[in-house]
Amino acid sequence: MAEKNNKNFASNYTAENIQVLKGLEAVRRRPAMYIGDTTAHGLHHLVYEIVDNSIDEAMAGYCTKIKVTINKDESITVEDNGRGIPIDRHKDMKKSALEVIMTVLHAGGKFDHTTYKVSGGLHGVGASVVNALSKWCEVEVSRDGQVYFQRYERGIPVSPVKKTRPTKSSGTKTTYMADDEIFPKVNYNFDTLANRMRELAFLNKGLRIILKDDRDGNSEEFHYKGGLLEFIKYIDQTRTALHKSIYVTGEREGVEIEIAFEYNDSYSDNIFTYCNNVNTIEGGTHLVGFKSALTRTLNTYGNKNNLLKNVQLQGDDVREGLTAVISVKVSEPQFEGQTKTKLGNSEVRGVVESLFNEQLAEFLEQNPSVGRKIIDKNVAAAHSREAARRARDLTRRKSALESSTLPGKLSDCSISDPEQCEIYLVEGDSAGGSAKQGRDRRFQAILPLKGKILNVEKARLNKILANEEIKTIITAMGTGVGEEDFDYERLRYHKIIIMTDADVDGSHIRTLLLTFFFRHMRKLIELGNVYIAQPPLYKISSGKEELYAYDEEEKENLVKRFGKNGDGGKVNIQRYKGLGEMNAEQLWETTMNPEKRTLLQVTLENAAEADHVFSTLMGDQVEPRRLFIEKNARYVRNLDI
Ligand code: 28F
Repeated sequence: MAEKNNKNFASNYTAENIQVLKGLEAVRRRPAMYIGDTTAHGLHHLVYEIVDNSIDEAMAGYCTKIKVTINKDESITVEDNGRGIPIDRHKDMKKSALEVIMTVLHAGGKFDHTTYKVSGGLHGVGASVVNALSKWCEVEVSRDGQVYFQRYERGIPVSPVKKTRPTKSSGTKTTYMADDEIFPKVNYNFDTLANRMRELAFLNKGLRIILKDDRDGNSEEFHYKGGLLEFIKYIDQTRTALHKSIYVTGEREGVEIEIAFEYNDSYSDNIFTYCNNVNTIEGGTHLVGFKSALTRTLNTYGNKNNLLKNVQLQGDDVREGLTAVISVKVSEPQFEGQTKTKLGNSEVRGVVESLFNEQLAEFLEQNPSVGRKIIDKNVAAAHSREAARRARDLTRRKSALESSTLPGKLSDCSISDPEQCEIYLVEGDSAGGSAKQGRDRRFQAILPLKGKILNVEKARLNKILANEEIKTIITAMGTGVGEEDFDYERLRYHKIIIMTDADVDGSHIRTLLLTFFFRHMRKLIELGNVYIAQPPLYKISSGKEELYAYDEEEKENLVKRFGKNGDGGKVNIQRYKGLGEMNAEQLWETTMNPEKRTLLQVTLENAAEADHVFSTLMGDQVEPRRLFIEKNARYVRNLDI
């Protein structure tokens, strides 16, 4: 049947085929339009696109198991035990549904709610885009007792859909090789994929996801019967919970809602929100609904049971020490905001709010001892909020009094347009001095930091605000700090560049700074304002010529090159341990000059994972690369051009 439909597949110049070829060409010409970029980020995105299709089948209730394999040759296999992609003739096109899905842009049914009520993924570009960007791709569909097979090269079918053998099972298996004409580096990172597969397994209770790495035999299985409850446990594994976590779920007006939360003995709030398995880092209507229900219900409960005395709980108070995950599934998600990760659907706010109000109130009535523990924690937070407000007022008043009094240690830039300005947070006065001399003072400001800043992971806001080093940073940023006072619009520099030594102390200071930004100015990280300077590790010289190497590989290459050209002259290798070993000019040339420098942009691909790593590893010698999902961090050259 399927074969008949494809009798002339290779020389079938129908209007549809021309359309298909045009589509594939468009994707290959401008891949970034479809998958963001062609770095490691885009490469891993291909895997998620294919997995999303299996997840859709799981959300529809037909698939319980997904297996992802990184093959030895760096091709990827994804298989599921769903119904199998239909292979019968597609009603409009003169070919099988499978071929349509694999070759026609947007044919994946993401916008067709008759197949899937809810569909996952942020971009939802579908299998055809992955196929177009693959050197080759093979799909095996098991359905109706038969296995069907089709192969594609750079998106174009090279065989009709063929029956290969009988089978008793059903499902879809896709293997593809990302095209090295498109992706400069085809090399997958197990941890990056594992983090996303783990997250998907938490978000889809009961679904089994296996990740296998045939390059080294590594493998991991993710399967959580408790869903979000287990997610909460995972996030809080290093914190002490004050009570058994609370789980709320239900469906209202077609919106599926799942919420799990607990209070722990920390002072930070960790709320992670998702819509259709997409981490909505900018929040949105589900978050707003959750927050207002939480504040209202706890105030009502506390008042009714005389637990509040004269305190009125504010939003900040009921979120201190709170870890929560909110997951909603909606049929037509609207993603808004600067990074398209803010849920816009207005109907979601009300349904989340009402469902959570009702179920939380009921839970508290039935579990008074938990209710009491929570309210006690909230009241303690309210009291410390008062203290924090006093401290904050002080800082604000002080800076208002001294008007433009930026910290004395700050060497500010002369341009005042924040978009053009950058600030270097530099470890130590001596490197600070070189940076100050070497910089372009028009747009580069320097703030030297003395020694280690306070570890904010373990302190409440009032204590944090009393710390001189941190006060200096806050004043220099101009944004203020805290839920109510932080104002992104007042940010004085759009690039905040952390520049520390390449040693253990430097790495610790960098971690402390990143922790501070992560906990108290997260928006700066979310919007990509925070960077890490990349000073060279070596200076290699021979005769008069001097070159810098930023990693071991580069050093080896330079040494070799000098060996060849250098008439047998001596090659000198100097290893830089600290920024202080460079003079002002060298620091400018190697690390600060926008024309030449490399900056590592700190990104937040997976906030739950970042938080987990933060709270777990906070302390000594933590490589900040591992804190943020480093494998996705982008190396950016010549950012300003
Ligand atoms: C390894 C990747 O892609 N799995 C998929 C299905 C199942 C159906 C389907 C997919 C039909 C016409 C849109 C089957 N039976 N894994 C996957 N499993 N797509 S993708 O249908 C797609 C629609 O266009 C499926 C009945 N309904 C749906």
